[in-house]
Amino acid sequence: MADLKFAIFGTGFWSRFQLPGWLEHGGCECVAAYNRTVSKAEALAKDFGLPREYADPEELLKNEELDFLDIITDVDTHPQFVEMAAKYKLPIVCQKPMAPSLAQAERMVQVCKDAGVPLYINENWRWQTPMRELKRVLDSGAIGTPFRARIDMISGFPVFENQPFLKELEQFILTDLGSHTLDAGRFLFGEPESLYCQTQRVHSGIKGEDVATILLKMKTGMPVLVEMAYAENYLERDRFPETRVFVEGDKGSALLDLDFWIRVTTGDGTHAKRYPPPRYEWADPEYAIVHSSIASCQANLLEALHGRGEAETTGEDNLKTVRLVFGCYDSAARNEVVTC
Ligand code: 89Y
Repeated sequence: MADLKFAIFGTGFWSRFQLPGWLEHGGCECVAAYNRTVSKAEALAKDFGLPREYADPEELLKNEELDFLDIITDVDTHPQFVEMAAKYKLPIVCQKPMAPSLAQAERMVQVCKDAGVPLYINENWRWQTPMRELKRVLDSGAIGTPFRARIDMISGFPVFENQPFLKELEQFILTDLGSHTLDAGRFLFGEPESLYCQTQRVHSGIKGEDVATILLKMKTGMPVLVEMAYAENYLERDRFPETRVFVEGDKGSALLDLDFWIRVTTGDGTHAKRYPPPRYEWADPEYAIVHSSIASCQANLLEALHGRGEAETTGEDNLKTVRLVFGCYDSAARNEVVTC
């Protein structure tokens, strides 16, 4: 089968991992890159041997024969670029978070539906190696029926050093990280029925919230506590950006612990095994778990783009995560439980 030709919009921080992530699998070829500051697109093109770069996104879409477009720009520009690509009937992969508001995310999904083009979201947390294994453990019934869980991603890592634009977001941790942890919650435990959220800002000099505490009540009735913090404080065991998950079931318990350990405790005792992510030479070791899961997410999306399988993180599916993210802001603002 011929390689799928694609272009990328946005050549900032994530493009240097998303691009090699695509190329890792074969079966696709990046033929062009657009960036508002074209010198950045030129630098990426030079480093990765891309044939063409553009300062005008529409010119790229007019000139290039593409099989899909990967949008890796700031969230504010996602709606406009998705609508532009839909006009050209191009399958789209869009970076998370999908949109700056729920209404815009809903419109993006609708526009793609109306144009008959697939919209996929690069939502990678659920593709982390130990997260997939935890799901397998839960599905195996080893710990019986889960009745409560806790998901936490709490780190003192100075996130703003590598991603300074995060400082400018009026809505920070829930959009940036909550998109991931809430999606992982849906992946592991299904859909919530209601939620309650509190947010705090610990850093000075940032616009949004850097701490969030969410209590989800799942449709199964089980409570799931989701805790997030980027307070840049000191923690004894800090392994950014690893997520811990603890699940209690009626026949045992399962822990996804730091350093990729899964510990399953039943009447037979505790079975512990490490599930480290695959190592890629292009990945930044400080983000290894995230960068490897980007590649796994892309492998799933490529199968769908080749017409060989179903994608998990479609726009329609991700809309359910986006609803939770904005439901959390709503709950925090009103200090009330919100129905999902
Ligand atoms: O931007 C975020 C992401 O997607 O993964 C971790 C991160 O870099 C900081 O929260």
